[in-house]
Amino acid sequence: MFQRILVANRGEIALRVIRACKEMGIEVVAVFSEADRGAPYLDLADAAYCIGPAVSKDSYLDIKRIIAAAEIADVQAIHPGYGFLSENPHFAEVCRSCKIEFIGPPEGAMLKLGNKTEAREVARAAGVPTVPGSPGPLLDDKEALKLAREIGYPVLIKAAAGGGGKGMRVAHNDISLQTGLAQARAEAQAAFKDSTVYIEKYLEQPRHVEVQLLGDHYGNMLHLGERDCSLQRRHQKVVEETPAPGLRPEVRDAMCQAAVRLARESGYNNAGTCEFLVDKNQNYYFIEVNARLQVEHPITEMVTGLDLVKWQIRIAAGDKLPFCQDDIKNVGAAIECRINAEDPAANFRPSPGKITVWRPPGGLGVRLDTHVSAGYTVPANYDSMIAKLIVYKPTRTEAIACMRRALDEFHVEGIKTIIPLHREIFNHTSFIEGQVDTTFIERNLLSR
Ligand code: MV4
Repeated sequence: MFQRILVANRGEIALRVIRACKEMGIEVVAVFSEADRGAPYLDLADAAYCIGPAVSKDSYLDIKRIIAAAEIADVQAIHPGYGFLSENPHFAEVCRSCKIEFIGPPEGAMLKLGNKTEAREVARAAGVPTVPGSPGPLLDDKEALKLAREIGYPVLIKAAAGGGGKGMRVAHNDISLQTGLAQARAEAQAAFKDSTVYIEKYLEQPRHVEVQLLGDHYGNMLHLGERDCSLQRRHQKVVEETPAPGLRPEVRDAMCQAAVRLARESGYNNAGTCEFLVDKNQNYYFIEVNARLQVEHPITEMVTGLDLVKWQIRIAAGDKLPFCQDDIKNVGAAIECRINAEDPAANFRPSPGKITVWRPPGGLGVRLDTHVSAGYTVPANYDSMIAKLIVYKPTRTEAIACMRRALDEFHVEGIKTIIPLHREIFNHTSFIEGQVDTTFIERNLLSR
């Protein structure tokens, strides 16, 4: 096992990894930017090194500075958390060339799955349903027009190097397809330095359901069940839950097995997530793989009893998974609310600043993953998520009641948070009935 690990991240996920290391008896080294200097969670690490100014590009995204800190601290491995360098195959390659283990999938799998048209090819090779659309990267407008007429409008133009909704465009006819292609290519070139685009049939009001995967270096690839992440706003997830409400068991099982086949096909190991869109008839279609630990991993931890961060570390150290698929038993229902420092009354504008009052909820079934407390100043430089409120109960009905109670207890002053939005969601009849899709928030809650 590793003796010392560096956490190349900040905030709640840095603390999440620090806690896992402590329990495993592994020394843990944190890094911080000038904006995070003095943050209380850094005191919980065995050491902490400043890696640069507030701007992420020159600190949390700067490979040279992070590797320098890792060399000075003499660590054997780096945990990248989520975001920042977590899905950067070049970073993984640099780590390994410096004889530092990257705690994540092999760079080959990251490279292949990071390209969305290649990921679609892997899915098809594994017999996993993909959304009808381009067989590969679009060659020209002519091919796009021909395909769009075959699959039928509306179609969605996506960037091969994209993901997470960046650079997507809906087209309803030949004209808007042609203008959309030009815009999408320009956007993709500017954002990813790769203008490659492809098209898919545009699914209206789909659900977003994803499958958690965990695999070791010895060919053992398991799924840990699914999460419904349909409740999102502007491609930012807001609420996640498991199991996915109302998903038929045979659909769930087929989707989970499809995810395992896809991961095997790509030579994957460590933790990862296979994302699907699910239509009204519960047809499921692969869209992309997230080659990292995800923000919403705690709900899977609650229902499986597995500590995903510890398993990531053990797998990276060369351990074999000591359990098989039949040993994984998902029990109960878990829900997560992301607590963002944003003002719901001002179009969700970020609300950084000093937290003057912080009264967190507690009690049976409540887990709060956060690095903040009263007196902490939320910096303006980073993502606005400051906490994750997770509940775990035997049934979804009880989990919803617990979340409502926990949201009522939660009291924050000094900054604005999206807790009022969560209170609305958990009082909404459609949500309580499990009637969720990716348009839920804009249809039901933002028309005020
Ligand atoms: C789609 C789609 C409808 N049809 N693809 C957005 C993020 C990226 N991961 C894929 N996304 C979508 N792809 C087809 N063919 C609708 C979305 C989408 C979405 C997906 C998941 C969660 C929230 C979403 C919000 C808007 C659009």
